[in-house]
Amino acid sequence: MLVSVISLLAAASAVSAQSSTVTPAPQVTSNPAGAKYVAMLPEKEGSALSGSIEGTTGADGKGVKFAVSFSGLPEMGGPFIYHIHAKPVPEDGNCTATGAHQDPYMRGEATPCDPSMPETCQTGDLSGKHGSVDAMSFSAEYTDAYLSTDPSDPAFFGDLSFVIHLANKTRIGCANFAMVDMDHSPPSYGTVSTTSSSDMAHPSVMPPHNATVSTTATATIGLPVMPSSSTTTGLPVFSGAAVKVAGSAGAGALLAAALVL
Ligand SMILES: [Cu+2]
Repeated sequence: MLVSVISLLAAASAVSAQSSTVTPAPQVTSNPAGAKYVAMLPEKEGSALSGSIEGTTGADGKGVKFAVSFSGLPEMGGPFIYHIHAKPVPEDGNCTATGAHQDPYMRGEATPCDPSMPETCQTGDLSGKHGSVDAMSFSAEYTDAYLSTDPSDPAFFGDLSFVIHLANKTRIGCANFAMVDMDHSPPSYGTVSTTSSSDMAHPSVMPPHNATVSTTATATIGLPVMPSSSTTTGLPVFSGAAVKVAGSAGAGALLAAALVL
């Protein structure tokens, strides 16, 4: 009798613990068409690791289509795991500062992600839901139903980072996501913004032609598709690569790179 009461109590508490910790992540069905965010690992001295994660709004606004690619992973230490983390990488590139995994529904780390029930996994646990990396070079494409390209959604990842780890969780690389302006390729965008600022410095030269040029340029720079909040958060967030660009090509290129990448 006593034994059966105890086991009943144990079973009941296990059930309540389970149900109180796992709030299933909702599927995201209204992501903005064409929104795209990319995070690219910065070069690190003494490391061959490179790679990127691109996330684009999925078909009909459902979820996010990811394209993941890594190369130069270490021979030992795998299988490697990677996640979207809860904070961006700071200026100094310290991957530890990205905190824990993106987990807006507070699922926690205690139970490993079961990929057959992805709604119960941390939204940021990409390798838990879609598979870990067991080779020195790796690429994969998949759609994740629970992440968002809408900055107002709790599962928005566009202002966050990803981290790739050894199997023992050591963080070997990290990078910030930044919005990609799908309408303008990086080289033409950079040229237009340089032209417009030098034109604006001489407003009285060739007024009719100049007016046309700066109107065009302003329309391009104005980025009507990009909310101003993304523009401002894009700058500090894109620390690693942006700093490198600044060193070689100046602040104009930094601004262009931060907006474009
Ligand atoms: Cu991680």
